[in-house]
Formats: sequence, C-alpha cells, structure tokens
Amino acid sequence: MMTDRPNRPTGDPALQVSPGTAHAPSINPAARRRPRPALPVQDYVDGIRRGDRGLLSRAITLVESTRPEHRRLAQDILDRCMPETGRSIRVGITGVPGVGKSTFIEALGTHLTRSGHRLAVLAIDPSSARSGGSILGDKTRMPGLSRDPNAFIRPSPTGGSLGGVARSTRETMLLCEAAGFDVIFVETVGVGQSETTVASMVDFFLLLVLAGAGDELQGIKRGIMEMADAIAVNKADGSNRAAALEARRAYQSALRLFPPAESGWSPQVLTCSALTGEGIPEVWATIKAYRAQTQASGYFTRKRREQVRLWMHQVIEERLRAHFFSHPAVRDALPTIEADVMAGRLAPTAAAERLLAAYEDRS
Ligand SMILES: Nc1nc2c(ncn2[C@@H]2O[C@H](COP(=O)(O)OP(=O)(O)O)[C@@H](O)[C@H]2O)c(=O)[nH]1
Ligand SMILES: [Mg+2]
Repeated sequence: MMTDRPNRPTGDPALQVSPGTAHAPSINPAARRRPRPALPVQDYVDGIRRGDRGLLSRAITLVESTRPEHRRLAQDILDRCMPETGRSIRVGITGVPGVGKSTFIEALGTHLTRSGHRLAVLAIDPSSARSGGSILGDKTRMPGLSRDPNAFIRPSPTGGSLGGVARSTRETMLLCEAAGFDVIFVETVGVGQSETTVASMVDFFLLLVLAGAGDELQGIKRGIMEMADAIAVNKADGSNRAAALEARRAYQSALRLFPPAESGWSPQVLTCSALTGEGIPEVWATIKAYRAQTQASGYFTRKRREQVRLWMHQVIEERLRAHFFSHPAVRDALPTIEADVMAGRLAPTAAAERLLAAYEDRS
C-alpha cells in the first residue's frame, strides 16, 4: 500500500505530472476523499491559541462529531483550552424569522470588528436538519462579516437533539474564546425551546422584535420576554419609525409588569435599524452597561458558575437517558410495556419501575 509519507520513494511527483500513467489520476482523488486524519491534541490546541481558523474549524468538527474517538479527542482539546476560555461577552440573539437577525448581526458585528473586537457568530437551530439549511446559511445577509478576518461564522450543527446541538455550541463557544474571540453571538430562531437553551449559555439575551399595528405583544411568548435583558425593535426606519417608537413604549409598559430580575438589571427597550445602522451602537452600549453593572455586583460571575453547574447536570442526565434506552433489556421490554400503558393495563409509574428494574438488573 502507498502511504502519505513524503520521503517514501514512490516517485509520486513524477506520477502526478506524467500524462501517460494509468494509476496516478485515481490515487489523488481517492486520497482527497479520505477523511482527514486527526492531528495530535497539542497541534489543535496550539493552532487554536494562535487563532488559526482552519484548526479551530477542524476542532469544532470534532466537537460536533458523534464518533467516540472524535469525542474523546475533542474533550482533550477542550481540557487543554480551558485556561484560555471565559474572557468574552456572550450574547444570545433571538427573534422570529424575518425580524432581521442576520442583518442585525452583520450591522452590529461590523461595528464591533471595526473597533477592534474579534467576533464569533454561532447558532442553535435544531430544526436545521429538517429545513435543509441552518439559520446562518444565509451568509448573503452577512457579506461583510463573511469576509472579515476578525469575524468567524459557524452555522448550527445539523441533526441531533436540541441537547446535542446545545452541547456542541457550548463547546464551540469555549474553543472560540481560546482562539481569542472576545465577543460571541449565539443566534437562535424564535420558536420552541431553543431560546431557553441559548439563554442558559449566554451572559446577555437580546430579543429582536418588529413594530406591528397595535398587536406588538402578540405572538411573543411571555417567557421569552421575561428572559430578555434587552428588546430591540428593529426596522425602525423610513415610514416604520413612528410605529417602532410606539412599539417601544408598549414593550416598556409590558416589562414593567414583570418582577425585578435577579440580576438587578432593568431590561431595556431600544429601537434600531439593522439596515441603516441607526441605533446599533446604542444596543452595544446597553450590552456593555449590563456587563459593567453585573460584573460590579458579582452577578455576572455567579450566573456563569450556575450555568456550568447546570450544564454538567444536563450532560449526566442525557448520558444516563441514552444509556437507559439503549440497554438491551430496556429495548426488548419497552414496546410491550408501552402498549400496556397506553391500553390502560398498566399504571405508568409501575411500568417505569419495571423498566428501571430491568435496566438495573442487567447493567
Ligand atoms: N427596512 C428594514 N429592513 C430590514 C432591517 N433589518 C432587516 N431587514 C430586512 O428584513 C428581511 C429579513 O432580514 P433577515 O436579516 O434575513 O432576518 P432573519 O430571518 O431574522 O435573519 C430582509 O429583507 C432584510 O433586508 C431593518 O432594520 N430595516
Ligand atoms: Mg437569518
């Protein structure tokens, strides 16, 4: 067998350029199709530390992989990167499709990189496998950031549960911090459980909304508003400006009805235009004010500590659940017991006990 070792006397260079060699053309395409072999752990770590985007991307691919050997390697890389993590401000950004998230990230992002920040844009979109494209797939809405050497855009991993996507996004965030990115945006689409997940991994949660004809508060779940550290009414431009200011007042009164946040921070309502850039620096000023206030009070650090504690517990719960359901005894018994429960022949608690007993007996 041929190997990739360069000093092996196979005559590769001659084969590659010789038009009359039958085997040469088939060797290289085949070599390209092989998955790239993993590097030693320290190569990734050194690469990430010096901000090598290629190695950062490859490490993220390992983090997203489901193969056990990739996962182990990813954990080793993360382990060694840990001392370099945490020195960023993590901002979650949510809002319904069409509200202008991508345009907003482009506007605020370029504002930040121009003033010397390094920005990583990540996403959580568990629907991306189904919809066939990640919410960050529309890089056309971020033409500046896509080409910006101080910005790094990583779409949501496709497939997998929300828990799995969340885990890899959290770990990707840490790798980006180790690579020197000091601002992290985590984008999510305004549906389902993904907001709660994003809120659980960021310092600051921003909700983008639109002005509507008197129905501003419709369609936005109270729970999402309650998580927001700021609400920005986007598209406050042209003939929409007055309506945006009206919406701002409506959100301000709505927020006043909520109990005071544990952070001690009063959520702000702003207006902005991602298209014209108006109000964008003010959104950043609000984020910085939040950081200053909560760092001074100690809440910033407390919140992060609590987040990693909960993260650890989530990993344990997910691992145990997966172990339970993949256990042969459980897999064998589950269909019958489920049918018995659904037919009312067996009480749910008794059924669960039976399955747990089967799992514990044979594990
Ligand atoms: N007038 C106006 N249009 C905007 C603004 N921000 C985004 N848009 C437009 O709204 C549409 C959806 O924007 P997009 O960023 O893709 O929204 P996303 O689905 O939330 O990512 C696009 O046509 C944008 O050009 C804004 O501030 N003002
Ligand atoms: Mg978008």
